[in-house]
Amino acid sequence: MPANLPPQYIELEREYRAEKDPALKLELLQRMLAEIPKHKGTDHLVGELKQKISRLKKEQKQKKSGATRHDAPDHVPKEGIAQYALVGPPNSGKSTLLAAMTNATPEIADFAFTTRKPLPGMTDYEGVQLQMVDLPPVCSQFCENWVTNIVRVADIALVVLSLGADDVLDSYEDTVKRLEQSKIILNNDPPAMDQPVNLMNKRTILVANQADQPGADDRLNIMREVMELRFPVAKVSAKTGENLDQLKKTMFSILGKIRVYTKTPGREADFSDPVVLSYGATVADAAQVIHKDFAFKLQFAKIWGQHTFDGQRVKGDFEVHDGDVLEFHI
Ligand SMILES: Nc1nc2c(ncn2[C@@H]2O[C@H](COP(=O)(O)OP(=O)(O)O)[C@@H](O)[C@H]2O)c(=O)[nH]1
Ligand SMILES: [Mg+2]
Repeated sequence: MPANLPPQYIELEREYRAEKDPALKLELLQRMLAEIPKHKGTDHLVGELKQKISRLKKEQKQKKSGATRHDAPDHVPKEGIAQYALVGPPNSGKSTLLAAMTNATPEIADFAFTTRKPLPGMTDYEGVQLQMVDLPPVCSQFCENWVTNIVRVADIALVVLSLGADDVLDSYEDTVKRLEQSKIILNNDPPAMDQPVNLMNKRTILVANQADQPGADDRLNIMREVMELRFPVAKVSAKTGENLDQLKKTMFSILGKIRVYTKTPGREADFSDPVVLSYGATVADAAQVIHKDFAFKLQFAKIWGQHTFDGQRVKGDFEVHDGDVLEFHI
């Protein structure tokens, strides 16, 4: 077994082992493949994963052509670098948030169950694409299993609550309870050693929405006191747009990823198209993303960033940091 598998991979593998549904298993395998650092030590594992993926795909196809086809909307293909499920009680502003942050056009209304199927939308964070998925409410009153299935495979839960609602604490408890029924625990820590394998920790950001409502600050203070807030909290208003940029920043930083930019000699860096890498990645990892052969042929790179002097020459094993600019020489 090769060393240096990132924690995201280990967590996905755990979910994969616990998962029964073949469609979700396939989704998890694809995400595992995306998280594996590609080098000689992982060649074998990559091959194994690809085999499992193609086998499952074949099985899925056969099943679909059979007679018992049914169309539960329990799968949203992942786009961008991560998928964020909008989770929460009715009327907290999930659909409004999706409309404010992405190009999607969800139905928004003042009654509880306007959203009936998953609706994805893409948001841009400084050139990085993040996928948000709007969902019907997660509450004990009525919540089908396909909804929690989507939360299960999403990378991050964005738990949206309304700072305009007097029952914000109760509705949060209710959402947590419903998720627990589906074996999902909102927890940003890795699973405990003795945690049952089917009980899954979902990384979470708390979106304290409707900050423009009267009494919002008081309610947020109460939430901070009463709830054990183990998550990053973003106080926003989907209606006025307040703090939505900060929320995007939090959405990116919770992933533990970094962005580096590339330039060709004699030209300016291209800041519109970052290369996204896992924390701890090297110059060679960055080269590999751009082209498979690049990492092999690489002689050296010049680097600009906070941890080096401008244009410093570095080798492939040099660790890169968020915001670095690289110029490859092959
Ligand atoms: N004042 C205010 N109202 C909001 C905000 N976000 C959503 N709403 C309103 O809350 C109601 C429910 O919004 P919706 O997005 O459909 O909630 P969902 O059920 O969570 O999808 C609508 O009337 C929205 O206009 C906000 O940030 N501030
Ligand atoms: Mg909605």
